[in-house]
Amino acid sequence: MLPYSPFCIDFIVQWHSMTRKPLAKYSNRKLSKKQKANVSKNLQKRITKLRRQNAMEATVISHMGYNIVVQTAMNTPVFACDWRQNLGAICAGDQVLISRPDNDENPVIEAILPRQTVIEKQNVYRGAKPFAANIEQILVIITHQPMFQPSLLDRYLIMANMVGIDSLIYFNKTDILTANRDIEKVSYLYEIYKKIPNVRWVFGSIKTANGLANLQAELSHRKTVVTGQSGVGKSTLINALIPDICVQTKSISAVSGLGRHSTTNSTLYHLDKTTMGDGVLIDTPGVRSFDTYHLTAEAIERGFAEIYPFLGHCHFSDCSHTHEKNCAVKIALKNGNISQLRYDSFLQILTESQHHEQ
Ligand SMILES: Nc1nc2c(ncn2[C@@H]2O[C@H](COP(=O)(O)OP(=O)(O)O)[C@@H](O)[C@H]2O)c(=O)[nH]1
Ligand SMILES: [Mg+2]
Ligand SMILES: [Zn+2]
Repeated sequence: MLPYSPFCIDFIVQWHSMTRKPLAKYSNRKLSKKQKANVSKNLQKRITKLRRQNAMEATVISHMGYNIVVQTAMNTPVFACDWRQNLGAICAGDQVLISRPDNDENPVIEAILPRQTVIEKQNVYRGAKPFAANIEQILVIITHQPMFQPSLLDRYLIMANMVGIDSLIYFNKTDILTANRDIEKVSYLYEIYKKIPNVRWVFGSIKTANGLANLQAELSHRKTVVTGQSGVGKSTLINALIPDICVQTKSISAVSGLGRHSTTNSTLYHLDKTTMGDGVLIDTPGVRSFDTYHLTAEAIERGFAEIYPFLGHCHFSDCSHTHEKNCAVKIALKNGNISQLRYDSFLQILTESQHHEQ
């Protein structure tokens, strides 16, 4: 059953998860523990020195070509900065320290403050590239037109788990969810996904504004990164949540020197203050899906939050959960504690990453 009746769309209920436990962070960079300690010690020293020199703290709004657009506080003008070349990639949501040169050149980003969380996009040639930092949750927009693909959703959930953030799924276009076939399919998938820990759902329609208040409540005072397949209603949603989006976009373009706002860079926007306080949204136009082939088996296993507790309880310690006797995962599948859909997806994603390793 869907948590609302398609024939009475004002009645929209949300499903809430248990609060999540913090997870260990994974890193793609292969530094030894000692190296990591040195990096952060050196960074700490640098930060202390910069603060002593009255470096200003700012939030990165967008990294656009030869400029990084930043803002020092909400409701203050955005401005462009240069940056030191040795800092590594800088992305929307980063907190940085900037210095003001004596001449009239751009201010300079001198340091990136340690990130609470970071989402990276894997690139076959260039390795991992960050595109959103210090976010607290991921908003995945899905709908039935185009019908969402569970395997894509599973990859988002793995990523969220790895980064250590909550997942918020917004099912859009309930106003046109009327065909029985669609209702059955969505109900079937919802029944499976609502049982997964740390995943919250909101159903609604941006067109009719049903469910919008529920969504606003979930986004209020939080830092959210938004994503979803093309055609699900991202642009429509962002316009509804951020009434002054044009003003924000124009001022970013004006200072970036690019003239026109680039559509592929992730950008941080302030949500409507009256309904969502100091909540921010990072839009990620260049990122539509997440690859998982490069991840460790451990990261994938943790990403299947309802399967993970059964792992380690199989008869064989190297159980592949396919044909072995006394496999805890297969028993859970048989008892209905794990769904066939998620079980298949689990094995599929694990196999892909194993093939990649070889
Ligand atoms: N019926 C209906 N259509 C919607 C809704 N939200 C968005 N759309 C339509 O879906 C299409 C894709 O929307 P858009 O915002 O461009 O999607 P994006 O590709 O994710 O940015 C457009 O034709 C929108 O008018 C909704 O709640 N109900
Ligand atoms: Mg769009
Ligand atoms: Zn097993």
